[in-house]
Amino acid sequence: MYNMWLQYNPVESKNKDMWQEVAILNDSCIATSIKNELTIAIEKMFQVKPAYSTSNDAKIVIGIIDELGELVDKQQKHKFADISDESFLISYQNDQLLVTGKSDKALLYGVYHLLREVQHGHDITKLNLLDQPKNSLRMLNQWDNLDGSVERGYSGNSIFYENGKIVKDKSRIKDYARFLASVGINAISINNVNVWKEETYFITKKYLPEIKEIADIFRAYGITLYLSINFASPIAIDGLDTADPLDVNVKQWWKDRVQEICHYIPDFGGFVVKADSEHRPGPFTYDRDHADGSNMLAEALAPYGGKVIWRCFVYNCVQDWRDRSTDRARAAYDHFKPLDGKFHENVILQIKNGPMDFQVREPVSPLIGAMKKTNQIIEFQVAQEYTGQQRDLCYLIPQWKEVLQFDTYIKGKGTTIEDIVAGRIHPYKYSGIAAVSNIGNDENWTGNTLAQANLYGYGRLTWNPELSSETIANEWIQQTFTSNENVVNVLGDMLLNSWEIYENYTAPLGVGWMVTPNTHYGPNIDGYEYSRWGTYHFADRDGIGVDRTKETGTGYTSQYEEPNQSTYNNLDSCPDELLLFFHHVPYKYTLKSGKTVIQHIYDTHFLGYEQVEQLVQQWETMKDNIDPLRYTNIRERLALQIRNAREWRDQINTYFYRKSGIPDEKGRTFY
Ligand code: GCW
Repeated sequence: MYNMWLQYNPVESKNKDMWQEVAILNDSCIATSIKNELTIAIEKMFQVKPAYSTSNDAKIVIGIIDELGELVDKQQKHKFADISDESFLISYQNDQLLVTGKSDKALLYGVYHLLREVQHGHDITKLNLLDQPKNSLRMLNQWDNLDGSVERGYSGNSIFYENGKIVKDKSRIKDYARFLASVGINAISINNVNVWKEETYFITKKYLPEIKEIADIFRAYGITLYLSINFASPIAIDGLDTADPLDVNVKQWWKDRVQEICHYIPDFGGFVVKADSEHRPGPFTYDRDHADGSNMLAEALAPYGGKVIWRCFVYNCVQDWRDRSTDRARAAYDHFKPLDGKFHENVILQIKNGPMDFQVREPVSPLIGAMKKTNQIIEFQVAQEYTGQQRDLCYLIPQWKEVLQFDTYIKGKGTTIEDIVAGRIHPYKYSGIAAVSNIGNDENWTGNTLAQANLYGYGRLTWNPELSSETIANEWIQQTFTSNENVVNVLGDMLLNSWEIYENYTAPLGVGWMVTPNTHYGPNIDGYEYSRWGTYHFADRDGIGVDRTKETGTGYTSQYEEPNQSTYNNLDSCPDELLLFFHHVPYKYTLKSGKTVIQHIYDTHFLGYEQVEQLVQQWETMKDNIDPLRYTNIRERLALQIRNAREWRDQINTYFYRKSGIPDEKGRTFY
């Protein structure tokens, strides 16, 4: 359980002997990590001890291009001319295996890739591959608090903090760094974006010496450390009478802070900022905008190469349900789009994948790509806040792929989110993908062992969005469990169907929410319906859904480029799965599928439950192929999932039957 996908199960290989002679040509901290990983992996996979040297004659040679001399020919060197420093070459030539690139990080990624190839039983003497990451920033955000809790954490407590202190034993942090590096993650913010009282002091001497230790651990795995900050820090820490971003004292205050941080962490990544969002302080208090706020921090960070990652999750969270013109979905675009061009070049806007909040189904945020002169990254949530909380199985890679493949038409047909966030459409200086992590101090890291697949997949997908959901699932299963074909097939099937299954038994047709307030697990159809958070479904006896059209609704659809704008705005062309996100319709409205909305609701909810029953059966057939610990963990989680699915099925069906008065065509039981 503990090693997630770095199990390094024994493999049969005719090239086993090669692994006894490995040359690592440099001695940086990353090189040490490479050596440590190889030692663990080689011993486990081949039961041999590698002997290390710095000789160019070794069977396996790992080194930066310049150190390899004659071993790398001109043609190979040429290939590296225009590609990033993180790209690596693995090449078998003249009875030697080379792993090379322009930096230590490239070697690290190359070695992890090589180890993956070996675990998949591939013949390393056939390797000749140059690989480069498609996204330059590949980040995880921890929502960890100093008291040891994790906001929206479903895997126990924090591995970073406990009882108001940074953990003394940092061995789990190091293991986490190994997992992240193995899938190419290169940046991490280590504290919650909601920065509470004591965490505000993370940017001071009180905590920096220990945060430096964490930065050192991550650095050795090619991962840059960021901190979430409290925008009101000058007031909270030093009693300044303002945090106004245009105030000279405030500006100086932040410059001094950054100077001190960089004294401890010279390669400090920068700040992640949640400002003017859900009651967190921000520039609005001083009548300043997000550009003023972020630019002030950016100025302080610029001399050290630091960045400001400014979140766009800004909306009115004290709405009145009677107010039909305020639409939370519109908020990010309305706030940020007018500011395009005003941000400094080391400011990056971080935008959630959908306009609401990580629901099982949402349209893609229209803000992504809409700002041509402002660096943007997308934010996913690996933590399953609204998708089963790591009790229910929900493999999210298919969802993320759908988002990445969405065509925005922002620069004509074929302007996908994938291209935008990779920086191929607008001349972004920085671009990439961030996500909220799903790990904690549970022995298996992710609560449900199967939720490890989301973390693994997030990294792999961020490195290369062209990988298919199937490929990623297969890789993960083989490395984590076994290459046994039956296991790969059954478990692959379970993972790949799970998003759709979860959608089937929860909120229908893109409307979202209907969850228990605060905890966000389990059904409560009207739980948020009269609250201030702006997350409504507007179901009454006649119909359901949110009118976001231009003519009669909130006008949200106009934030999309054509033809998306019309596709969503017109009832006839709006895709079924998002119908209730964009339109309010009668229960008897007929979907493109040919079913009425109400019958669709009944059918999917009965089906979703049955599908979970099937998941349980599928898993039971795995009993003899999986170790008891992991087998039992997953079986227990599936038992929770089936309870949850039943609860959702019954509550949703009964609620809508009672609201609409329309019976189920198939006469099934409602409770
Ligand atoms: O979805 C909401 C979560 C909050 C979270 C917020 C955010 C960190 O329920 O717990 O706060 O999003 O993304 O800032």
